[in-house]
Amino acid sequence: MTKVITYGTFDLFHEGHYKLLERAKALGDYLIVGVTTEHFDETRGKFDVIDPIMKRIENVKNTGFADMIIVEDHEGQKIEDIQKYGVDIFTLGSDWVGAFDYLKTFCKVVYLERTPNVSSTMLRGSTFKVTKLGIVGTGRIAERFLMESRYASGLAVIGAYNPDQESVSQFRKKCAEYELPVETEDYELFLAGVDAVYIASTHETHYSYVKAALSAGKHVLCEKPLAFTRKESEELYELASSKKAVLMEAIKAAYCPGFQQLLNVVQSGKIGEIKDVEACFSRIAAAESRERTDARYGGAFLEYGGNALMPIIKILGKNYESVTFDSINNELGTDDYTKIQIRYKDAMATAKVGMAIKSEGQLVVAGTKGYVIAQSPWWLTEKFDVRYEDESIIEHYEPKFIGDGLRYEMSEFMAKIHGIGEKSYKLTAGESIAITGIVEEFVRTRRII
Ligand code: C2G
Repeated sequence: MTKVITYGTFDLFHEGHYKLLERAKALGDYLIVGVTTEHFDETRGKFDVIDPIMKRIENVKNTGFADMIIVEDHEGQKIEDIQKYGVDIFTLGSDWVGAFDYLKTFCKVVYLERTPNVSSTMLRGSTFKVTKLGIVGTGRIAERFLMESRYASGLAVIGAYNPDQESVSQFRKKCAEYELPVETEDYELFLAGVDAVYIASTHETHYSYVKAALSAGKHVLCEKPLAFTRKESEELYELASSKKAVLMEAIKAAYCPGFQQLLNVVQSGKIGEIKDVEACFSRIAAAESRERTDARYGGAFLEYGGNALMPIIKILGKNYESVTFDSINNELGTDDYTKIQIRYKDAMATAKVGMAIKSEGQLVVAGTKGYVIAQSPWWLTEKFDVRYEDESIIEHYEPKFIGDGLRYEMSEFMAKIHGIGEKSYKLTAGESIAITGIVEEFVRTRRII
């Protein structure tokens, strides 16, 4: 009897997985499938696993190809399993060619051709289909999203939309290798071909693009600011829920594991009652950039306000008593630097954002027993400390962070689309609406020349 073994995460089980298992089984008489634990996947840099392990095992079992299913939970286990079960052939998809040649000492190693571009025409009985996503807007962030999307399971970017020909031709040059079709005229037509959209167009266009996409029943991940008024934001979340579509504001730090850990530490009571939150986010953008030259929709606050306000709203809540702004404006009247002061009944907060002025990008949460400091750049939250009056006590945290942060928001978006994480607290509709409320105040009170 020839024994074959293969391993995988088998997340959002699809055609590629099915075909791999079918051919693995055909290599011998008895197939053992090792399904990875989330913890093992994390150690090998795979952070975005959506399905729980029981479901992934169930999906492998349902194919009928596996004679035995085992769990893979540590580095080095493959060698142990091969010996323990007397395996003759080890096999994996061709994306792994060469990586497991070291197992040749123990058994035969076969790399099976990987199924290219898993299609959306999925197998009968398969739980999920790949989510076809279109990007609206073709600027820098769209480019980054496209690159990071390679690491998100269950999602395929299949096209982009932008009526601005100049931006499209720049994008075509930079992202030529992706051969992504770009629709430049008909937004409705573009929407008809996708299940979900990522809105990365200029701020003032967000509301209408989101509204049209949700009306067409598409899931939406929208760059900040979602809208300019609280009313618009509320309307969009209501529309999403009536259409049973997912709507998420893309404030990426909110979805990072390190930031989640920081919130847990802050809420654990370790530093006592929280009395102050200070968050800063600044970048010196090129003088000729849209962010610095668009008098109406450019400027530090509209660009980065959402990033710096997010931890304040997450930690101190949606019900602030007052908010005031102070800005240093450029000759167009657009803010180069803005300080936002927020007063709560028993606490206060400051957010600072810069577009042409640079400051330390840290987050400090002050409490009655101590404070938490997340060093610059806090939004990646790769490290933070808990410090006390007694300066000899420092608790240091170094959460894991991979990629450039976008994959975590993509993963949350996918989880929500699949009905997991429906009750997710990472950035709630209410918190996103509260942030829009502050955006509204800013737009109303600022002076544009
Ligand atoms: N696969 C495939 N075609 C696809 C996608 C995946 O043939 N379009 C194959 C992979 O090559 C792998 C298996 O399906 O052999 C499972 O893929 P994943 O769930 O992505 O797991 P992976 O990260 O490849 O696990 O110990 C874990 C293994 O080393 C690899």
